Amino acid sequence: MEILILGSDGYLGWPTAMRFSAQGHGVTVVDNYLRRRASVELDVEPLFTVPNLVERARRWQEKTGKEIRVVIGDLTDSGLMRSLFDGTARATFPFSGKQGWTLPDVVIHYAEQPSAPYSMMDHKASCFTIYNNLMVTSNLVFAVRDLSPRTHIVKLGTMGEYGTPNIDIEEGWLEVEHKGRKDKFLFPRHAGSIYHTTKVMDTDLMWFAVRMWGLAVTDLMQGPVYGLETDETVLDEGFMPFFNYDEIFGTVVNRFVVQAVAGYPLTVYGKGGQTRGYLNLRDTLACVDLAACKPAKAGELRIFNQITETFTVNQLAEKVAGVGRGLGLNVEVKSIENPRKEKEEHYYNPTYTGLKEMGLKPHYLTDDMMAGMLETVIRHKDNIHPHKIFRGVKW
Ligand code: USQ
Repeated sequence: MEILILGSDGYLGWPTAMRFSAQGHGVTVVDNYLRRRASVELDVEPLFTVPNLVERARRWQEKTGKEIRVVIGDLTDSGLMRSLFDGTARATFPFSGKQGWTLPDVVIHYAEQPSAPYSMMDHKASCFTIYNNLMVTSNLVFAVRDLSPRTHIVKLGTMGEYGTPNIDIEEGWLEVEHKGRKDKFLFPRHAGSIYHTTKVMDTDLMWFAVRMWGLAVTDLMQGPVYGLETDETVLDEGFMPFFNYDEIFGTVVNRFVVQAVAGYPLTVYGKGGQTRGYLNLRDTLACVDLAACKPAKAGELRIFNQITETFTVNQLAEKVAGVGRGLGLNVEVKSIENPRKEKEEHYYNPTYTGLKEMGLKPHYLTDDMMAGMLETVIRHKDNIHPHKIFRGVKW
């Protein structure tokens, strides 16, 4: 297949690009270094030094003989988005000068400001998140409609679109019987941040494009991802993911692992009963791969809940602390005032059978998995800057 990956410099994009390239697919990646620039501006750089995309693509070609094309640019610019579907986009890598390529069979859309705390920092950051995320999605659906309607869109959504309702969460859709009549609707959404709200609006935009224009879309409602390694990241230090452990871009498991190694008390927000669905980085790639290889039909918005198991924050902290102490680390757990407005004790029962039925074989958060993560971070302990861990962004 010919695969276009929008947003490929971040935590998920580059590992996804390597996986598809390793399998022999044609891969083009696009990014404007949004997260990289924001990480520098906010002094929250990742744990590993991450070479830029062109350098990573160059090293990938050296190691594997395979080519990943790199386009650098801002996808809120509809001209750039359209050029990816009419074959006129200019790649920065490879340097051959040969431009133009086959239309994508699949486009994977990660090109968003991905952080809830970032979106709640201040008015400017909220507006930026709304503008960036919605413009990229809007540019994408129009470009596909006009230039390549057979391209399957795989969009990264979030479990946070559903919030924490007091009923079971279905995979995307809910059958409703009302006054003796029945219909199927998108599952009700209760976003808990401006970032999550943009993801709800993304889903609405794509559902509109599916209903009006018959596009084929898969929306993957993903929970917080953890992990440092995939089969490809281990080939070169420069292939490690963009791994943040700070309050803005780091997600909870990754943060706790780094905190344990740094001797920083694990930052449990409030009562710690907040329950979410989690998955390993390797499983994110497997899910995206399954969605790409078994596409949605034209005129279908297919939704999967992309998680493999659920935990409360307290359970995660206990797991990290237990395994960390077993490795000789001095791990403390400390509940701090919750900077977010969220339920700290609640019902949570999401369905997540669709991807397993498609063939997903989950990597669970076992003690061995946790020990492996801790050991990798211990090897990079000198890169941890404890002052980056907590910033106090309040909802
Ligand atoms: N939490 C703590 N301590 C911390 C960090 C987080 O107790 O130091 C808690 C949060 O309050 C929350 C839970 O852990 O209850 C998850 O927080 P998170 O920062 O790992 O995840 P979140 O901000 O919800 O967002 C992340 C990704 C986002 C993705 C989302 C999936 O950044 O891109 O969409 O996970 S979900 O959480 O299911 O909405």
